[in-house]
Formats: sequence, C-alpha cells, structure tokens
Amino acid sequence: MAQIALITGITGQDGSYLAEFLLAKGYEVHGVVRRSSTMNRGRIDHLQHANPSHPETSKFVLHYGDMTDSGGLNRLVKTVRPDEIYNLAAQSHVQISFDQPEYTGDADGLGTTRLLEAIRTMGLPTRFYQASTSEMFGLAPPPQNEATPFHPRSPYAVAKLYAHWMTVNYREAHHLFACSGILFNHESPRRGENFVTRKVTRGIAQILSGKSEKLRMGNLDSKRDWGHAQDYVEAMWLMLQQDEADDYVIATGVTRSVREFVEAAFSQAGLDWDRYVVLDEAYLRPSEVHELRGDPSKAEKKLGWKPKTSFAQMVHEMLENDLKLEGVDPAKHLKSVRRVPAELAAGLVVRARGDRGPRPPRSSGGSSSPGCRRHRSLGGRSRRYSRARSAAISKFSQNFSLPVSALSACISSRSSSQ
Ligand code: NAP
Ligand code: F7E
Repeated sequence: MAQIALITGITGQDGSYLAEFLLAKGYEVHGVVRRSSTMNRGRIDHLQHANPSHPETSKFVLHYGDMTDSGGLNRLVKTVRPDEIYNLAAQSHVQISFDQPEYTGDADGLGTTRLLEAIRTMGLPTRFYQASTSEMFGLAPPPQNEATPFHPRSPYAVAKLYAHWMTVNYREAHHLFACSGILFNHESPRRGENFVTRKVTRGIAQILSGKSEKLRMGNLDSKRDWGHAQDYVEAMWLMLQQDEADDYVIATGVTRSVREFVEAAFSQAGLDWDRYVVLDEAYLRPSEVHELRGDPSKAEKKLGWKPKTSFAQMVHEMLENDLKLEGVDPAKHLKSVRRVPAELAAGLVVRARGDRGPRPPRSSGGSSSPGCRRHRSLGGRSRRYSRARSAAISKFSQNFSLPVSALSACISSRSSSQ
C-alpha cells in the first residue's frame, strides 16, 4: 500500500516541490488548500492535471482547510489518516508579520498545536514534520546550529518558536514522532514575489523588458544563507524516515549579504546594479536579523543530506524563469554560469570564518561593513597591490559565483598566517 502524506501549505513554494517529490516516490499526497475568491494554485496546477480527481484512483487529493480552524483540521486528520504530516502552512512573510502579529501567531503558532492535538487525540502513529526557521535564531551570532540559543526578532519568528517548542514538547510528553526542521532561507523560481531574491530577479526582468527603471529596496547589509528549495524538501522527507524523531538545521553554510545577491543577479544579466537599485525606507524592518549562516553538519552526518544546487545555478534559474515571464529572451541577456559544487563553496567559507571565530551581531544603523574593516587593515600595503587584489577577487567571485566577502576573508586569513 502507498504511504499517505498530508501537506499543509501545498500551494506554497515548498509545498509544491514536496508534493512532486513525494508523488515521485509513490506516495498518495493530500494537500490542504484555503478557499479564496481567486484560484491560487499556479504552483500545483500541473500536479492536478496529471492526477484528475477520481477519488478511488487519484494519488493527489486537495481538501479545503485552514490552520485557524481546528474542527476542519481534526476532520482531515481523521479521514485521511496520514502516515506523515508535513506542516508547511504559514503566514511566512517576516515584514508582514509586524502588521499582522495576532493572525501570524494564530496560523503559524497555534495552528501547529491544533495539528499536533489532532494526531494525539486520534491516537494515530502519524509522523509529523514542522517547518521551523532560522529566523528563530534572530540575534544569535553565526554559525547557528541545533544548540544555538534562540532570540527571535519578529512576530513571525516568535510564533514559529512557539510552534517549534510545541513540536519538541509533543515528542517528549506524548511520544509523537515529531521533527522540527530549522531551515535557512531557500529560494527558487517558485519563491513568493515579495521575498528579496525573487523581488530582485523579477525587478531585473522588468528593467530588461522596459517596464521599470528602478528597483526599490530595503536593507542591503543583512546576510542570509540561501539554498535551493528543491534540495531542502528532500531533507524534510529524510527527517521522517529516521528511527528516531529529532530536530535538524538545514542550510548551505555560506552567507551572503543582500547586496551580494543583488550584485550577482544584476551581473548575470549584464547590468550594473548601482544604476538601478534605490533605497526605500518602507522596506526596512522595525527589528532586523543581521546575519544568518547555518551549520548543517548534523543533517550531513545523520541524514546524509547535502545541498546540491550552487548559488550561481539558483540565481540563474530564477532569472531565466522571470525573464521568460516578462517576454525577454534569457539567451540574449544571461551570462552562462560556471558551476562550483555547493559544498566546495561551503567549505571555503566555513574555513575562512572558522579561523576568526564567530562575528558579533552588528547594529542595523552601522555603516562600517566587515568588508570596510578588512579594507582598512590593508593600510600598510601598496595601493597598486590592493587594487590588483580587489580586481582579482572580483573576477574570481564573478567567474565562480562565490561571495566577495568569502574570498576576501579566505585570502586575508591565508596571507596573515604566511
Ligand atoms: P509560502 O510560499 O509563503 O507558502 C505558505 C503556504 O501556507 C501557502 O500554501 C499558503 O496558502 C499556506 N497558508 C498560509 N496561511 C494559511 C492558513 N491560515 N491556513 C492554511 N494554509 C495557509 O512559504 P514557503 O516558502 O513555501 O515555506 C513553507 C514553510 O516553511 C512555511 O511555514 C515557512 O514559514 C517555512 N520556512 C520557509 C523558509 C523559506 O526560506 N522559504 C525557511 C524556513 C521556514 P495560500 O497559497 O492560500 O496563501
Ligand atoms: O528578506 C532584506 C530584509 O523577505 C531577506 C522567509 O521565507 O526566510 C524568509 O525570511 C533580507 C531581510 O526573507 C528588501 O530586510 C532588503 O534582511 O527575503 P526576505 P527573510 O525575512 O529572511 C526565513 C528563513 C523564513 O522563515 C521566512 O518565512 O532581505 N531586504 N530589501 C528585503 N526584503 C524584502 N522582502 N524586500 C525588500 O525589498
């Protein structure tokens, strides 16, 4: 008999990739969708077409439900009787959570408790995956791993932290097979349009199509550990296949600033980002998470999981998709990317950072970036050498799509130890 999975948030980025992944493994996949006045199933339409709704035979079934409605969730768990539940539904936008703190707490926090209670009261052996987030670490300095203390910085992160601890508590108190995947940022062509990476790749497409001239953005100094969503859904599944339930950090181990993302994306499209990007204070957050860099070594060791897609490939895929959506020919504008395996990039950065130890959190208003500090430390060397070094780093960074900061750090730590 096929394994049965229930996915909340199936219409989202991760839900759609996870549904594809589980269907390919032979699962019967049930998804929870919300009623809305316009159909909102663009990411899963292809799955529905490939699996027409004949209830006796279909491997892909959608049900109406909402994380704020415990009666509906109870009924779903009771009727579907899933072997595995992947709880991906959430109001997942950090900035919007400042405008909707109560709703975010209800859907993202209490919604998780409603599902856990449904499993417990039904007495089912269902395995449960909770979509936790690196946002829970907030101000804790990188690298962050499963033992890092949490310091959430938004209503979203606080709600997710409550859901994380409820997951741990149901495992400890009621012996549910409940896992919390602490995933760092992951992106793809299916990423929501108002998250920073997609906003940038869409913005570039609109500039190239002549629809807009500028891209308005917030804080370019914050740093994130960006991976590809398709790689990350495999980790969710792996967690539920282990002998014991546990919590895992899923990340690449590489951090880049938003500015570095912008530079890389504009450069792949042959554009100089400086000419198009303008600061708009509307996108600054009341409290920011400055730097996230995950340490995925537990997942590597216990799940055998590693990211497969390089940063350059991911950016390229997103640009290609958005250019096509705007009617722009990617072949005319996008540079091809040389591929460096994700783990090579990760190794380079971890080594460079490891030499210097974790960096303390920076204040959002600070103007001296670590890059600036490194530049000043070059004071004794000749200007010519410094210019040649910067040019070489920049060229290598573009060719191999590695962050400038990682290369600079690596070279600085090597030269100071010589
Ligand atoms: P997403 O694209 O924003 O998708 C969120 C999904 O949740 C959508 O299907 C949405 O339905 C559904 N949803 C929202 N509120 C709901 C409610 N009250 N009841 C039922 N469904 C509801 O998010 P994602 O990027 O795929 O992320 C998946 C999960 O992982 C989320 O829980 C997110 O917080 C978490 N996470 C994401 C990342 C990341 O970098 N992507 C990292 C760590 C954790 P509609 O389509 O109807 O809006
Ligand atoms: O912001 C900065 C912004 O909205 C990233 C969610 O999936 O990942 C995501 O949360 C950074 C922040 O993602 C703009 O201030 C600058 O520092 O893409 P984002 P996020 O807040 O990191 C975590 C792991 C989740 O769990 C969440 O669900 O980019 N930034 N300018 C901007 N951000 C946005 N959105 N728009 C800007 O114009």
